[in-house]
Amino acid sequence: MAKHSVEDIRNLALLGHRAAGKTTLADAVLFKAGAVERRGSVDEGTSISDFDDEEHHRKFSIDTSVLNATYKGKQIHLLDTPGYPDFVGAALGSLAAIETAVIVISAPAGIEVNSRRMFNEAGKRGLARMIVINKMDADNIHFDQLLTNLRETFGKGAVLFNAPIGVGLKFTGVVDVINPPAAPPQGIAVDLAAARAQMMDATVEVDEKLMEKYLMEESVTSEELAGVIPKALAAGSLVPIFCMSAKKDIGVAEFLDAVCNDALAPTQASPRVAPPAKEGAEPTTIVANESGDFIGQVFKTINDKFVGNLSYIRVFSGKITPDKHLFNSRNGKESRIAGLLKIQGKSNVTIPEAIAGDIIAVAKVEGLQIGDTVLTHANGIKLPVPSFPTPMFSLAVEPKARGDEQKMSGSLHKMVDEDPTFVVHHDNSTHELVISGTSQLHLDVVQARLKRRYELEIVTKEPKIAYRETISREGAGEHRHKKQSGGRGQFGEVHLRVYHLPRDITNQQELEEKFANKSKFEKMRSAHYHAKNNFAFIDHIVGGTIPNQFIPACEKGCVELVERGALAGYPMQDVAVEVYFGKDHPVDSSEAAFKTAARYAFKKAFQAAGPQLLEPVVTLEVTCPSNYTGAILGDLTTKRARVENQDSLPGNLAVITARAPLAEVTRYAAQLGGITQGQGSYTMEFSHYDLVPPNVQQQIVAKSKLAADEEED
Ligand SMILES: Nc1nc2c(ncn2[C@@H]2O[C@H](COP(=O)(O)OP(=O)(O)O)[C@@H](O)[C@H]2O)c(=O)[nH]1
Ligand SMILES: [Mg+2]
Repeated sequence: MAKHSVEDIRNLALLGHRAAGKTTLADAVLFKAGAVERRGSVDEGTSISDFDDEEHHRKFSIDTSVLNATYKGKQIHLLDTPGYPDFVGAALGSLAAIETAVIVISAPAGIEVNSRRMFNEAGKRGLARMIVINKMDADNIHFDQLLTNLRETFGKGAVLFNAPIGVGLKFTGVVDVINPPAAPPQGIAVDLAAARAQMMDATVEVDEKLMEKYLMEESVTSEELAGVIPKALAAGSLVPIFCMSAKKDIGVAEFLDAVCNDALAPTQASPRVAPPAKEGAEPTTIVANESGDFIGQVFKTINDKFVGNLSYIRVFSGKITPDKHLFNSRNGKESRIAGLLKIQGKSNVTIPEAIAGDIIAVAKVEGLQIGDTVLTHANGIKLPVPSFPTPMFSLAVEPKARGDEQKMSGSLHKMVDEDPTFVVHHDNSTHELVISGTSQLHLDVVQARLKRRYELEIVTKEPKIAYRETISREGAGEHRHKKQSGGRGQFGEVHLRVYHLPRDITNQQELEEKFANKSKFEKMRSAHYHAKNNFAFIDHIVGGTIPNQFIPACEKGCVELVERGALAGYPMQDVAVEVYFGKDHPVDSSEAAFKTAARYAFKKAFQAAGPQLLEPVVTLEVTCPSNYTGAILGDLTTKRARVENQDSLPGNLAVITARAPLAEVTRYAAQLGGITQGQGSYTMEFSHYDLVPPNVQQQIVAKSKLAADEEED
């Protein structure tokens, strides 16, 4: 990397709705900065940023691509993110690596769902935000209205930094609002003085002295303004707006200048903070300078037969050279680095060092995951791991060709490592392999990639809903397992009780504080917490009625049933088992016998304790033109949904927030499309598990395999 200092670095992500022109802007920036010889184009399939086969084929971004350019002495790292909500994982992941979020909006389309979402996500993370109004050259632009909407949606801090000369076909350039030309050209689409006043209001607010000066109507110099802009950006009170046509290369140079002058250097942004390593210790504020210990965080990984195994790292502190070892803070593993890479889309070059602020990649370092903190000195620092929405769209999968099971599972797990919104799990109740993603489109892309990358074809089936089982009251059960089949027999007898375990318990310590203690279970000997199912096993055996060596087997038997379920074949949750009595036989007792006895005793107790099914409930946020509100609400009522909020947005849009059982909305994408003629969009996130109404429960139980009683084994 050409030698640059931390102050010279600018890290940006381009975010927003699909087709706003993010990738076109990225290609324009690379070309303008001389980072590439030929300008890439999404329409011609030559984009430097959208380089993946799948992206060429579909003509939109699927992954975040990492790009870089030097411009006027500044080292710019640019992340181009996908705009489809289906690939939100990649966009959210990029936020962990940057200082400045650039929300790109299409002038004719206006503010769309994903622009609002990304603006808010960037705000939550304390990032600086800028807005680009792109496609200023297109037809059907109502610029005044758009600006009003922007300020209503994103606040009064959203102010023009440059103003368009002409709109649509007549859009020929932009003028600077901070330093307006002495003789402004004809055709400026806004009142320049008013725009400047708005810009001043939003900027001087963070500096008392300057504010006073401004209020006293003394003149504020552009140097003084430039001095406070980074502060106002970092505080989130200023959101500069830039107008451009990325495609026609109008306004791109002015935007780049502003990036160099105003976007935050790593040293100017609110620093990242690592939580305390031990209880009682202090959190660590990470200082962006070259001299500290090296601290980096993985924000993206890829394992592709063409690109190889790459982990993308944002350096937050210190400096790294290729001779160093990387220490993974999550698992303590240390690995050699084969080389440090600077990334340009699909190509890369090796570099001799990287410093705080840089965005780089390392090749072939096994086992790095998104969110991992990497160090060169094991100093215990762990940066917070970004969180991602739980994927809610599931399909059961099988390989098309018999015998490909192993290959399929291996390939799927590689995809899981790369994509935080893609999950693979084996459903113990159905013995199916289930993949989950954000949507049908997301899983279509996964399927296409499996085929291209690994020559693997899979078949998919209807999504299964992950119901859970629980109980509504206490219950008791006992079982004697006795078999005599010549030679040594089997004998074990277990008596137990079951309880509802409060959902707010999340670990062993809370279990002991709130539930499993001697005030409730007088002679309790031990209690074990199983976080996965919020399940507890309590050993309350008195006088050795079950010998100590068989207690673990009893626990195993219970845990088996927790996974298997006892009502309709779904895993249990929020249940505690108290084993309090039993019998053994000096010769015939065995671990296997007690395991079976415990499992059956548990099953009987569970069935006597008012078993109930729980279903996943999701939060839906539907955005649509207001005139469809009635139709959407009407449809939601047929889906057992509870509408929680209804709001209107500028631009005659409505937002409806509702909670609905997942089982009712697995096909919502297509249904909403039908109701709104493709103009509605929605996000769906897991909310919680809730009781299934009795009539629905009856149907599910009747259909389940467990209805036929299993044989005792
Ligand atoms: N008229 C016009 N079209 C543009 C402009 N920028 C991008 N486009 C087109 O909009 C479409 C989507 O662009 P793309 O860069 O892929 O958008 P992204 O999804 O935000 O990355 C492409 O057909 C581009 O050629 C612009 O400034 N003006
Ligand atoms: Mg794109």
